[in-house]
Amino acid sequence: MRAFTLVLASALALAATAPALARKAGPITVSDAVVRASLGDSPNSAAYMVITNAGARPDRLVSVSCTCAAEAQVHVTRNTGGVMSMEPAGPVVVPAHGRVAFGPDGMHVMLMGLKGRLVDGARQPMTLRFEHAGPVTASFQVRARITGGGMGAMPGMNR
Ligand SMILES: [Cu+2]
Repeated sequence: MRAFTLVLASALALAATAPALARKAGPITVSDAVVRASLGDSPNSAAYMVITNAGARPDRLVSVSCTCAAEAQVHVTRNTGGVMSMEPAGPVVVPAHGRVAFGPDGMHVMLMGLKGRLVDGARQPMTLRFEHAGPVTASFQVRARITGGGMGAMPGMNR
């Protein structure tokens, strides 16, 4: 718990000095970054954001990391005949002059093995690594409720 307190303190410090939510690296901007607050005893959570590429060539999201969790993976939620499931999304390409929006009914960053509770109203930095633009660290807003729904139906993620 002590490590988490330190992480939270640094996240708050970062938020206090942050002029804006959007984070940039070259042509890549990460905005609307939110992460779901911890739910009960679930060791997992999910994060969403919009990635915008102002550049003339596509870029690729290689990985996401968060000091808050043992592992972060990009997943996609599928609705097959009313049955919700999810699986690794594979390489996420952000088209040239395009954007990719993550959301409860589509792609999300699955955080597995949370090291502490994500508390509503706090901020949590995460680092997104891109093939061309390199690392982009964005400050994710922790929210108990995230509009769009679908997060309630995440089979296998409440172990
Ligand atoms: Cu997932």
